[in-house]
Amino acid sequence: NCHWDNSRGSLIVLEGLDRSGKTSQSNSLVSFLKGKGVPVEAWHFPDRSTTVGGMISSYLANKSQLDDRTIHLLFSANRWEKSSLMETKLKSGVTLVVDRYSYSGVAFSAAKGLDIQWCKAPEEGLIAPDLVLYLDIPPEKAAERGGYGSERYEHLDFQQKVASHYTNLHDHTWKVIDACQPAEDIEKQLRELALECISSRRDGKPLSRLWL
Ligand code: FDM
Repeated sequence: NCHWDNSRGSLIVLEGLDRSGKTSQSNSLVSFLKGKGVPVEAWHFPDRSTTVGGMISSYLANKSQLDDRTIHLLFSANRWEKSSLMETKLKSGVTLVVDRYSYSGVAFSAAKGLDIQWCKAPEEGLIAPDLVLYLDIPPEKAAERGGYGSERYEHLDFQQKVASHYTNLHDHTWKVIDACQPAEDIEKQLRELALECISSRRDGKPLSRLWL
């Protein structure tokens, strides 16, 4: 596995609505990459383990109330507080598979009616992903899968608004994967895209920043 040496790690983000299969797909992808000898870690935002993450968690559980702009900035701060560690890992060659990132930040807050440019501003300067894997599922289908929990955003009408904001965020790093396919087919596509991304890091491409 020496062919992974000397190149930086890739920042691979999974995005999608609740119940799109994101979390199980990212876990499966990480196990697969580990099996290939790729240095890789599974990350998730919000990272509920920090002080800021605790405030976010309590808000999501409806145990505290915060206005829309305040919670937006906390989600962003939660990425910023992790960004130097993220940079260190990537530069040392570790690939990060991240379940949700700035796109969730913008899509969920914009779905509440906040201005999109205002939502993007605090994300500016965070490390840009090399690859965004968007698990595309119609909100109605996701709702049919059941298992929406009791957290604040887990309602069909809200998820419909989130879905429409996600579509405005697509850029050249996005790959849209049909999340209604059988799980094994999705797995296979994600593996191919991730391996392709990781091996092209040997080109020495430096880290770039959002939203350039
Ligand atoms: N969420 C997640 C946001 O509103 N903004 C963000 O920046 C992030 C990362 O938090 F409903 C929302 C999306 C979801 C909720 O996410 C919790 P998880 O993946 O279920 O922990």
